[in-house]
Order: sequence, then C-alpha cells, then structure tokens
Amino acid sequence: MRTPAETYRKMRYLLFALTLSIALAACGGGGTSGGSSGGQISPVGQGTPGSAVVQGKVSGPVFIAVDNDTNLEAGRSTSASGLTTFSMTLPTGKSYMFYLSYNGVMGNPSRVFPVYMGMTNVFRITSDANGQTIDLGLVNPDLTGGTSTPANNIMECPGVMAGGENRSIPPFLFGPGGTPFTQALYIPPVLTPASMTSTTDSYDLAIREADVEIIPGKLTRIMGFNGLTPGPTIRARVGRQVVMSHTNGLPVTTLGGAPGDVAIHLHGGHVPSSEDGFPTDSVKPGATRSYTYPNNQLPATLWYHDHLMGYTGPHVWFGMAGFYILTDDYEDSLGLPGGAYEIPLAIQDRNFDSNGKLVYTGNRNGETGNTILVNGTIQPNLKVASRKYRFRVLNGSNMRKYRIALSNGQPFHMLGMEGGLLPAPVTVTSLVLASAERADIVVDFSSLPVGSSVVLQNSLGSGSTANIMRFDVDRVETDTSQLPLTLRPLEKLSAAQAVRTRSFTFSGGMMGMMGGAPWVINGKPFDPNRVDADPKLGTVEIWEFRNMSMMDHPAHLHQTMFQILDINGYPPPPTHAGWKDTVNVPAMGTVRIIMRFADYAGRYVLHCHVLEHEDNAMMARFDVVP
Ligand SMILES: [Cu+2]
Repeated sequence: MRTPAETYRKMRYLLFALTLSIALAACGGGGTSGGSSGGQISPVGQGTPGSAVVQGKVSGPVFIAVDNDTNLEAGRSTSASGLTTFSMTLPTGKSYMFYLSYNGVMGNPSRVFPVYMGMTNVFRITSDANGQTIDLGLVNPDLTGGTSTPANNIMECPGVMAGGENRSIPPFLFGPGGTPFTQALYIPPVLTPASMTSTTDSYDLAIREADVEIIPGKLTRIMGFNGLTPGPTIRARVGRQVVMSHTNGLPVTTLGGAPGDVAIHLHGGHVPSSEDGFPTDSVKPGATRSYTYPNNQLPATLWYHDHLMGYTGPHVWFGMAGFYILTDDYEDSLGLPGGAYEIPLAIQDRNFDSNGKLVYTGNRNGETGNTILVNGTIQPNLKVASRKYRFRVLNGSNMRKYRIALSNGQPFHMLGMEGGLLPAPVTVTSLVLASAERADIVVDFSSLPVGSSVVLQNSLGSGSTANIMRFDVDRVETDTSQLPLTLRPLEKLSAAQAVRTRSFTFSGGMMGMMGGAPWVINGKPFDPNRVDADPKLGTVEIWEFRNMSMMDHPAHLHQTMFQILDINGYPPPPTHAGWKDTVNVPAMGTVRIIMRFADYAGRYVLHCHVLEHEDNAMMARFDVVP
C-alpha cells in the first residue's frame, strides 16, 4: 500500500522511462446526457461504486494504471519481453493514467480513452522492434463503428468530470409544463451601426454580465455582447469594412471563476493578424478595443466569440458568441430565401442547476450539457409558413457533435458550410456538425399541411439531447424564393499547387503528470511565443492532421479558409467539398487540407475547437511570413 505521496514520487521516477502514457477517463453510466443503458453496457448508477476490467496486450516492461486524482495505483502488469496480456479491475468514477515504459526512451504521444464501467475494456497496444507504438486502440467496446449505442458513443460519453455526471446538476430542465418546444425561438437582433461612412460600418458593443430568462420563471446569469446570448447579429457586406468596438464591462473575475479579460475573434474571418484576437492579445476589464474587419473574402456565415488564452471554454459557455453574416450582391441575385425567411440557428448544449444557474465544470475532455438550446432558447419552436426557409446553422457548442436530421426524414439542401456557397446545392437527409462547423441549408416546408410539425433532431443524441427544435407550420404563403441549380463557381485548389506539406499530430499529453498539458499538437502544448509553422505569404500548402487519440478533434485554422483533400484517404463528401475553416479529424484518423495564405502576414493559430482541448493547450501558433 502506497501513500499518495509515495506513489507520486514513484511516478516521477518512472517518468524518465515512459514511452507512452494513456489518460483514461472513466465514463460513468449514470449521466443524464446520454448515459442510458444499451447493448452490452451495464452502467452502474450514480453513487454506486462500479468497476471496469481493462485488458490488453503490451510489449513494454511496465504497464501501470494510476488514479489521476490521488495518484494511487490501481493496478500493475509487468512484461519483461514480448507480448504480455494484462488485466486489471479499476474502480470507476475516477480518471486514470496508463503508462508504458520501454527501454527508458520517451516515445509516442499519449492518448485518451474512456473506460466504460461495468464491462471489459480491451486495449490493443503493439510496439515495433524499436519500441515505438505502431498500433494502439480500444478494441472493445468498438467506438468507431456505425452501430454504437449512445452509451458507448464517445461523443455522448461525458467523461468523469462532465456536467452530465455532476450530481449537483439536475436532469434536463424543460420549459413550462415539462415539455419541449414550448418556447418560441429567440432570434438575436441585427445590430445597427453606431456610425457609417462611405467605406465603413462601425459598431459599439458592451460586454457584460446580465441576468436573462432562459428557463421560464428563473434568471440565469450570463456574460454576453450587449448582455445577450447569443450576442447581436452583425450583417456585413463584402468590400465594406466593419469596425467592432468592444467595451469590456466584465468584472476582474467573472462567471465560472474565469478572468474578465477577453480576446475577441471573428471565427472564419480573413483578417490582419493584429485584428485576429490572438489568445494573449487580451482586453482588460474596463478597457475598450476596436477590431477592424476588411470583409475581403467570400460571403459566409461567420461568428464572433471570445478566444482568451485558457478560458475560451467558460467564456463561450456563459454566453460570449454571436453571428456575423457576410453577404454580397451576387448572393443576393440568387433569389435564395431572405429576410424573415433567413434565420440563424446557434445550437449549444448547457447544464443548469435547479436555480437556473449555468454550471460549468471545466471538464478537460470537453464540456457537454444535458440541455439543448437554439439561440439561447431551450428546445424552442418556430412557427413557419409552408414555403422554403434558409437556416444558417452553427454548432456553437463547446464540444458536442450533432447529426442534424428532420423527424419526417425529409431531405434538406446544403448551400455551403463555413466558407460560403458550394458550386451547387447538395441534398442530404442528415449532416454531422462538429464544434464550430456551420451548415447553410434550405428547408422546404411546402409539402407539409398547415397544423403539422417537424422536429429538427440530433441522431447522435439520446434522451434530452436527441431533439433540437420544432418547426410548426401555421400558415400558407406564396413563395417567390429560389433554390438555384448552381450557386457560386468554386476555385478548386490542387495538391500540385502546394509548395510544402506540414504534419500536425493531435494527441493527449502528459495529463496532470508533472503539471503537463492534457492536450498537445506535435507533442507540444501551446506556447504563444513559439512558432510552430511559418508558411510564406501568398503560397499554397498542404497540412496533414493526424489524430492519435480516441476523441475527435475539430481542427480550426485562422487566417484563411481551406479545402479538404481527403479524410482517412477518401475525398470529402460533396457537402464538405467547398471552403471550410473547421474540419473534424476523427479519432485515430487523418485529414489533409489545402489552403493559400493570402494577403496578411503575422501570427495566427491552429487549434482544436473542442474548447476545453483548446484551453488545455491543443493549439499551435503559425506565422505567415512575407
Ligand atoms: Cu480536441
């Protein structure tokens, strides 16, 4: 029996010999955001001590699991040479670190795995002759197949610290009557410029805490642009400059214990480095800062949000995000549904306590909530006419991934994703959106009779996270809008244009050990003073993202839109074949993107858009050099 301190010293001693560390987060079945029982899973209820058996084959001399909270060893298996089967039973409700030492050489980056309680978790760890791990994965339960139940779908697994498992968080709080779809969708106001010149629209925004009614009859403290969440919508035109002037009215310490400093980023904006909201380029409480956006880019659904170093997760969770919709004359000429028939939908998940207070736990695996909001309204309804609508859908969630689909199975039409219009609409019946991804879609309600309803569903969710909002057809209207056969020609970048290929590996870091970073790129935690890539201004490059972990990492690049070359070796689906700024790099998968670094030199960032991964160092600085 070791004391925690003794174990800690033991682990320090072992560290020099580690070639691999795997952080394992025990995934409980008692959570309210998707921990329902299914298949072979036998979840253990909240408050009940459970256990999970971990088995695998390891070729290193030591394999050890350590409780990450107390540094108590949970078990150990030793292999002197060759492959040894290990098996250990771990108490659940904790997170674990696994270490494989091999010949005293530091090797591959670590990986993150959930451990599923009440069942056997089989890992596959194979090293080559040099001791480098060549194969590593969770064999059972199979998280990669298409048949996984919500309980073993990693995106539904909230992790040991996630809000869904926090017993202070009550089950999902519906609106009045305990039923969804009772509140009308909130549509953020379009902000009027404080001043306009022949070239520039200037906006003044006040960032502040505010009490808003999200749950009927209760007040929820948020922090938001003009005290709203989402913030007011900015409508911008290509070629007209926008100046957003933010006055930071937050206290020094704000909600969730986060600092009141902010760094505002226009997500998807092609802007000079000085205007990009670099994570350490912060605006103190009481200060005012203007950001100038040239709008010298293709029209698209952009959004603005806080990007403060280490605190983007809580700042966005508590409300700091808003739409920025960029249009031009050409798009106007297409006759797409507009005005009252063009509606932004920001989908976000949150947890509330029984008093209506937002609860943020800072789960380093990614914060998830058991309550789905659209534009800050819990599972709202929208009264629609029997005609076409254009919805600009944003996954504004910190971590949760959605597969959107309509409950009647009817198709919808994709106009584009983050970077604007595709060459032609793509008709689909469902679409997966990772954090920060957008879908510009047209839904045609004309075949639905007045009085009928259709639900926008999330087929990756279960229970309270399975439904997003409901459309209620309440009138007939003449529809003069168009869904054109073609939209906007696409300049397709080809691999032959690239002057260089760079590789970025996304993986878990030495979580908790020696104060290390939980998430890293190319084995390194974010350092704002270290330049990890230096593409030359005006050139085209290919960047390869390798995900060496069992969680998805939606990779987001600042400065420019990109195109996907391939995902796990396959060309992207037609929906993803246009300009994008975020691409989901699937667990253990590889994605290659291509882009041109035009117009602006200076420092920018590449990062995972699971906000708690980003906050926990999964970010890299790159400098565009003249
Ligand atoms: Cu990530």
